Amino acid sequence: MAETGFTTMASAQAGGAAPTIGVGMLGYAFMGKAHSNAYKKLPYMMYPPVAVPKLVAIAGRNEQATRAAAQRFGYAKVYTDWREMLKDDEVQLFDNGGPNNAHAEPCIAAANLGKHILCEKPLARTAAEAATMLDAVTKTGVKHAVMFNYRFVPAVRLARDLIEQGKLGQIYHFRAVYLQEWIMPHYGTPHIWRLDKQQAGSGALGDLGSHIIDLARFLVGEPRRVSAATQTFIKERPDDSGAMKKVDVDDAFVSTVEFENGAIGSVEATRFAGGHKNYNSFEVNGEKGSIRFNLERMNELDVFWVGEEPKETQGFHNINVSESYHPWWSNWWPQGHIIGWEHTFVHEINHLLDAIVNHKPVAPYCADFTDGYRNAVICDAILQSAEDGRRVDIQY
Ligand code: SOE
Repeated sequence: MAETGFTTMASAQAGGAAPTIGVGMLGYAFMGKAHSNAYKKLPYMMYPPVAVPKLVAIAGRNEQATRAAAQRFGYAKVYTDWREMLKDDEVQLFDNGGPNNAHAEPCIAAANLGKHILCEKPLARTAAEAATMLDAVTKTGVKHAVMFNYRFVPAVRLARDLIEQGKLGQIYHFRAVYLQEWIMPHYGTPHIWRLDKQQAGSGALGDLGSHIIDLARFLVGEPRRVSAATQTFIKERPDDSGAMKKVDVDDAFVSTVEFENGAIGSVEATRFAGGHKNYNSFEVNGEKGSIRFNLERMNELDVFWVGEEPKETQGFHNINVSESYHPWWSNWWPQGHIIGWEHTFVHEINHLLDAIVNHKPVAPYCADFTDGYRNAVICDAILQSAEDGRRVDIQY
């Protein structure tokens, strides 16, 4: 039969050149789906792959749902106890896609068993909890990453590269908002885990704010002081039984940020901004120009360069970040054939696999547990400031 040239997962190892990495996935909901999709797409799109993920096992409390997820995504084994999954020698990379209260214990256990770790954001519910996770991975020397996936949007990485090359000069401002609407009254959202302090740690702050706080650090540098306010607009919501339960996390927060390098700015996140679906937007202003990004137009960047145009046409112009020379784009399509939110997970996981098999550092281009810990310190300081009504210094 004529050789079809058809590659399968097996031959994606480019004649065996790429090693496989056994993945153990905790969680099968939104992030379990996003991560599993990335593991499956990676070998034939980030080609030739640095490593080929092997979907060894998936764990979840509900056996029926976990089995269904294993069937859907192609995991070989099913566990209802993550402790059992971590004992499986085939699992080399532990992927924690569970809720925030299920991050610390499994990740610490995985580190102690010598597993590399990818943990969803936020790393933990508090800085103290994040510190225990950072200690565990530091002691054991495993590779560790936090899924702050917006660092892996090509337009965001381009912004980072331009800033790192000095193209903006001195940075004056960073301002970011992360606006959603899905828990406004007209959605009728019940008392879900993201609205429960014991499970989530915080509300919009940890879920959305952690992303833009990570981008503030990634693009501008370390914050030195914050001054914040928080608000909970809907004070109680029905739980599974229908009984009204107090909401003990923030529905929204706003914070000023003073950076170590002299820049000042603001970060704000809410799920009560009607009309905004997933509006993660930032702007950086420097002496030589400005850069503006909006996740709802993920393949674009607005840039302004001082003195680079006739004064009559000075102002922002919009670029389509989809050329082969833009970050990760040589793996995808010709210019203008845009990619999406899911591809950021492929980029980040590929970066981690490369760090694992080629003994490379995860940071600074990917968030590791140090980044996750520092993020948690800043989140704690924002809550402290909102509580005390005073500015709070950032101390790692
Ligand atoms: C829900 O707010 C959510 O799914 C976050 O948890 C994700 O981190 C963000 O990327 C999209 O919105």
